[in-house]
Amino acid sequence: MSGRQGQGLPGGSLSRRQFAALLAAGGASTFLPGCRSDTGAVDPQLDTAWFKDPDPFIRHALNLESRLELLDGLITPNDLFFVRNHAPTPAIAAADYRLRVTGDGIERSIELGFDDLRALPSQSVIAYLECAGNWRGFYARVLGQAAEGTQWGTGAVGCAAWSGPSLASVLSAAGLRPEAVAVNLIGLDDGGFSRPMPVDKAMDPDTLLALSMNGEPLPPDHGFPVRGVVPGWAGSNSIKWVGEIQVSTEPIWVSANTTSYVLIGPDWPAGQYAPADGAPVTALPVKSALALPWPGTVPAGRTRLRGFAYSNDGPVESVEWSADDGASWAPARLMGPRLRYAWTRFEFEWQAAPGSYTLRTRATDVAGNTQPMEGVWNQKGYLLNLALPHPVEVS
Ligand SMILES: Nc1nc2c(c(=O)[nH]1)N[C@H]1C(S)=C(S)[C@@H](COP(=O)(O)O)O[C@H]1N2
Ligand SMILES: [Mo]
Repeated sequence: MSGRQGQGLPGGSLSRRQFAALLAAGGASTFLPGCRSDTGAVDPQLDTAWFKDPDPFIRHALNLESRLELLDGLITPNDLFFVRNHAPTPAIAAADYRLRVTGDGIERSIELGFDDLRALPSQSVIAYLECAGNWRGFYARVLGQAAEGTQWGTGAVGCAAWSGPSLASVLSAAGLRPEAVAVNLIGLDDGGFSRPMPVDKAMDPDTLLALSMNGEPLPPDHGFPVRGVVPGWAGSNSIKWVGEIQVSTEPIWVSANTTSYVLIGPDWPAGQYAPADGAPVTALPVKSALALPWPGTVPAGRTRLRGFAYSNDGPVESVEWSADDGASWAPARLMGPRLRYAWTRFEFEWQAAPGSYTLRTRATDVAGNTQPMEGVWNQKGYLLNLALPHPVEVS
């Protein structure tokens, strides 16, 4: 693991400011090769993966895409977990941290510090987190019609153990009113990224204000000191660096539920979702992906392939695979444990003769949802979940 993991927090990981100080002192020079983005410039905006060479991530501006072929456990290590940021990672000290709970949906406004949150009963959930735009690059590569936004491959997803007080326990401390309908977590990053959710999802016992990720304090890029974790729902609901929680007796409209994270396209009639431009993205659909680069290469002969399958309506019940673009299917083996909100790992053996192939995997969840064979285009490229035609070269 990276040096970042062993350093301990708070104050142990290298903040942007500390890094700048190191640079000024010349002390970081030995690390510089690992600190460069793919444009060759030092990237001052994320804390992740500075010490790694080769780069474990595919880089998209402020965002880091995981390479599924580097992940093999149920748990995605913190330093291999994808990062999706709308603004640079803020440096927040636990000692200065305040969380305000406000709005007409609660009896009284309250303010809590980090220690107050730590004093509440801690819950844990092993949950996958996926960006609603994961796979967006395949609108262009597979559907032949590009969608706007970061051109993710399969790696804007990971699975972690999250722990902290339930959001419900904090809302209850403020006296949730029966008339409350919307809960909006607001980040402390520039622009205050926020995404409102209905009160029912906020009160779900698995919806957390996480203080730790895989048994460690949240890494800065993943929301230190406190982030929302809204299992099964699009990653944009899981607000990092939460500084305020607004609770309202009216629906709350912000850019992330009116102009972004909404489905816009021929299947979503314009005008029906006002004041939003389209249908809000909430629950994530059933998906599966191979732990292979795109395109993949495998040696001829008997080879073991593996991957990850997940759904909001989890766990996944079965995964099938095809080496002939979906003409014939065989069952893959599921690898335990299978948990409500965790992803399920699968594997299968393939007797591969030299040539070019299109592999597909197709997951079905406990609710009976199965990946379709075709994708439905939408302008902003959310929730693509067809059984992906993965090009694989055998030599
Ligand atoms: N404050 C804040 N929270 C945020 C974001 C952000 O930009 N700012 N990005 C969201 C999006 S779109 C996703 S997919 C997840 C990504 O979480 P990760 O970076 O820990 O993987 O965080 C969400 N929470
Ligand atoms: Mo996202």
